[in-house]
Amino acid sequence: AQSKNLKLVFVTGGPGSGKGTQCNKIVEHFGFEHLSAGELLRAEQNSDGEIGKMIKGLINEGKLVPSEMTVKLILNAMSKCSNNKILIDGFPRNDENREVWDRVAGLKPEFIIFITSSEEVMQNRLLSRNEGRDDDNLETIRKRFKLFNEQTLPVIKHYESIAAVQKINGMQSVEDVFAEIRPLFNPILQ
Ligand code: UP5
Ligand code: MG
Repeated sequence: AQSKNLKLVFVTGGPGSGKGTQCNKIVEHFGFEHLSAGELLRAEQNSDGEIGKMIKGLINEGKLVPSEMTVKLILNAMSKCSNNKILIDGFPRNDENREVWDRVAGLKPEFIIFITSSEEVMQNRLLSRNEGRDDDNLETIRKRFKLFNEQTLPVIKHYESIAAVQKINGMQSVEDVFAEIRPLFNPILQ
């Protein structure tokens, strides 16, 4: 991606809030490239050696992978894609993620989509997802919720003071959630 005409949008929200699902809709309707930090890390955990093992261990514990590693994976994926419209799903997740992003990448999002939901709804979705994710068990889900509340919510709050954070009610059908997200893209895609 060329940084000159780059349209970067962050998509955030708790585990199971529907980030990936809504990113797929945005890709379909607006031709964005979807980069999920979690998916990039899950691909990396299958690589040989100690790094793969370390990432696997952290994800299974609902902990964050070191910021430098995640930022490197995102930037690497960005450099490989020719699309200048990019969604970054599930990043930054804490203040350190954000600091490293600002220092290493230095790219500001057009806006941030924050999909809200109750833990009860998110937990039910994750437990019935059946995609074989190692972190979709009750014990790890609880740890993921705790990390989101303690570390990710404060970063979202921080962004509210410097960028547009668009809060979307995630407790509706996939179509109804997208109906709220869709108009956000009109102003930046003129
Ligand atoms: N579903 C979705 N929307 C629905 C709706 N409106 N109505 C009914 N059902 C709906 O959706 C989850 C499930 O719900 C699906 O079955 C879907 O069909 C259904 P999905 O769109 O997958 O939700 P999403 O928010 O993407 O959930 P995900 O589990 O991916 O969120 P997490 O934030 O937990 O996972 P992520 O992959 O981002 O991160 C995983 C781990 O990677 C982290 O815990 C961490 O260990 C590590 N990580 C880092 O260390 N650093 C990072 O920067 C990023 C990740
Ligand atoms: Mg996801």
